[in-house]
Amino acid sequence: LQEKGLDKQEIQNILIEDARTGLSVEALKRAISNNLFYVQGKFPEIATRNDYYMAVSYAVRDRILKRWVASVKQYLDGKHRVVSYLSAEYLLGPHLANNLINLGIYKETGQAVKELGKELEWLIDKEIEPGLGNGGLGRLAACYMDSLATLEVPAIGYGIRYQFGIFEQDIRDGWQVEDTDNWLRRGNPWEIERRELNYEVKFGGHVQHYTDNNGKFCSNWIPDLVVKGVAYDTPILGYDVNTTNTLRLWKSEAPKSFDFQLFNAGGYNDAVRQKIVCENISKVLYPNDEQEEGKILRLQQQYFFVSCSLQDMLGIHLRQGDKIQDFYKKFVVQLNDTHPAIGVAELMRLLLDKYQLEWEEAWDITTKTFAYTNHTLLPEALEKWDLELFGRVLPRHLELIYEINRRFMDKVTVKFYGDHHKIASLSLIGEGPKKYIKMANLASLGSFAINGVAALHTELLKKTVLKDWYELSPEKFSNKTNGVTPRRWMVLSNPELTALISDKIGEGWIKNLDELRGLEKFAQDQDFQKAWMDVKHQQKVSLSKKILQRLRLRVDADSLFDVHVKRMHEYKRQVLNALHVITLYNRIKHNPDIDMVPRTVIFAGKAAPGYKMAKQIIKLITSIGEIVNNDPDVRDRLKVVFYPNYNVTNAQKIYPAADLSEQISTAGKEASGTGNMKLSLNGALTIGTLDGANVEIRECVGEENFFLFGLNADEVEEVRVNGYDPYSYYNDNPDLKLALDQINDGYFSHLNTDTFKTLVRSLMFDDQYLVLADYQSYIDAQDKVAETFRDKSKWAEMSILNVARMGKFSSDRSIKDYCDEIWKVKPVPVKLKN
Ligand code: B1N
Repeated sequence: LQEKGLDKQEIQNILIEDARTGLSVEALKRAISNNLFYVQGKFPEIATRNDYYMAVSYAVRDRILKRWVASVKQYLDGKHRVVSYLSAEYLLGPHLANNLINLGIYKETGQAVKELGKELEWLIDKEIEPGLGNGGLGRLAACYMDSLATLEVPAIGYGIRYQFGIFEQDIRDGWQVEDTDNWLRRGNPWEIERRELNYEVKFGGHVQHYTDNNGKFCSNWIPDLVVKGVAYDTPILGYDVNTTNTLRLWKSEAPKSFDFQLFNAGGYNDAVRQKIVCENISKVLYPNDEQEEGKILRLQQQYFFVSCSLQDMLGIHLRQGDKIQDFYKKFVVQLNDTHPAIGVAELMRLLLDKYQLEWEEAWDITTKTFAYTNHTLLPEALEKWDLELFGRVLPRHLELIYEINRRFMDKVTVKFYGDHHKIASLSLIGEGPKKYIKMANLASLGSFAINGVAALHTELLKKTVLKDWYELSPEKFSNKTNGVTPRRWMVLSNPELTALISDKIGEGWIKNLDELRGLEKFAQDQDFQKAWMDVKHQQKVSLSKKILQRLRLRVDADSLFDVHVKRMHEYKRQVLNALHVITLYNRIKHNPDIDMVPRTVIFAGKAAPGYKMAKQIIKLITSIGEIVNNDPDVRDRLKVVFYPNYNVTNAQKIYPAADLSEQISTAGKEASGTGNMKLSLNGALTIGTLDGANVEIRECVGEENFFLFGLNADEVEEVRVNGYDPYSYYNDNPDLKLALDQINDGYFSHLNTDTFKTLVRSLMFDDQYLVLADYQSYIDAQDKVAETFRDKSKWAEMSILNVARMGKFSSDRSIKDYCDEIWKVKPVPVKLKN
């Protein structure tokens, strides 16, 4: 450095900077040692695994912070347009390994840790993941945050810092039991608490109306509860770029002033109670996936985080000296389903009551700000709030929604004069024994764009739940097929396949997934096929070890790994898979020497705690497993695994080991699915229906590389219209009849005929999901799977082609489409000084 002509001070600065944020093994090693001492207050002899984890994480965080600060500076300087993603859920998964990959220092850190006498994997394996989401919707938000940063798009994710995320699932006596997810118990090195960044959020009370001195009509909301939201920021670093965006999660607290008032009035108990009420709001994630509960606390959660977020955005906007009227130019706000849809009314309230705008102007800004993504067609998932309850929690918003609706209904009544059905359907307020607020209608009316999450889903949206909205404003509608980040779902979780692919086609595919296409020409190459299947085998051996450890069950890594992992739900039809397992089992029992392709059928997934049927399905799977896995006749030909506590961490271990991906929902029910993409990207072949993104996956990989079965969405509708008769399928199909009789007669439940009574009754008499109708078609497809699997070279070729053609399903592609077609935002590259 002296030779380069730098003076002493300059050299000193560089050395300090390098010690703090250098990326070499030496710099990392020094940083980790320093953190162990100065942050954890430990020395190697007494440091625990968590001390090391913290020391490494803080070293990584320092390096991210440098990029974070540079990003924020850059965004503020240039007045760039920002994407604001509003989501009640973020299923991030473990941070450490992901950040190491995105920073490009996985190897260096591994070496540094090794030189300190420890193993990096030992630290990574034990990280507690933030499970702040239920399933696909929350995980999608996390993938999108990764892609936004990687594409260098200025973005903020807003959500709730739940103290308890999705419950931990344990299996006892074959049943699911839930345990609380205390994910913060060892501290969280990835977040920065920003106490100074806090907002007040009002609840309840009443609204006063008056006319001010200028004759303006004003409203004053007097709440009976005020809650404080405190920001917790997590940096989201892009891959191979400096861009580091912010995930800002709000924690609810009691405002200091508030409990003091009560305390002084002598109401100490009231003050304590208020404090608990306030803290309760961000206490726990609702564990329902696509099943609405209509609970007050849930509405409070939604309003809490949306209000904090909008106040925050308005503050950022105004601090830059810009006009309130230009808010929509600075921020575009994406609603992740209707959970944050109250934002439409809240922005109106802020613009009218706080910033004193006129109605027309406020509505114009609001409807240029929001865009809405719908994630489900299931009627039971559509959010409705009992009007009376809503008015008790948010009296001012109820008034605003009435006024929004009144003005809207005026227009609609003229436009669709006489069509009472259509007018009622478009109303924001539902009539019935009890009035209710329709959140999908509020979101649709308040947004300039509406999208579904797969081509089929968007088409069905336009024909069913949002039909009237489509006819009213077709220009608002578009499709944005979901995607997944190849960084976490390939580079991180499948380093062996990553190395094999990069060895052949370079590393460009990691940021440009279409480049995987380059693998096509090796699909028939014998050596490549062998290397490909060797990697798969290695992953299956690793998963087998985990299964042995966790479940004391030995599975054969040479068998076909048949993987069905997702939330437990009737529409996802885990039961159909279970019927196939029973059918295979019966074939063995009937013909003990039968030559069949050995299978390991792996299930995983959580059931909502109140969803009885889903829990019974778990019990069915574990019960079948108990019989099959312990029957000496079966030998090595069939095993059934229920892998407990499906989450991001476990998904990362399961996907790479899958041969077959089960995507067998009733056509028209799964909006998109994203597990289907991750499994195919990791080389699994899909057995699936024409549902959600399966349709597009099949188009991309080629129909000859996809095991299709079952009714399509139109046929499902047709069967329903003509009257579905499950009994006829049962009666006409001896294999199906036997399987159902066995479940019913207690064959799998120690002769207890009560265990699966409701389940069997549902399948036989009122099954919405047409399980029996698709049974034979599914069995035939499974037989074809097994035949194909016997031909190892053919299977390898199909697997390679699946991966080679998955480029479309990168979340980078999804985000690019959102940016170009909805958000109108451009990348802002971030440069690092010195
Ligand atoms: O969103 C995913 C899709 O890939 C899945 O197909 C879809 O099922 C999932 C209420 C939901 N839709 N709706 C929810 C989650 C929580 C909740 O409280 C609804 N999840 C989906 C991503 O687009």
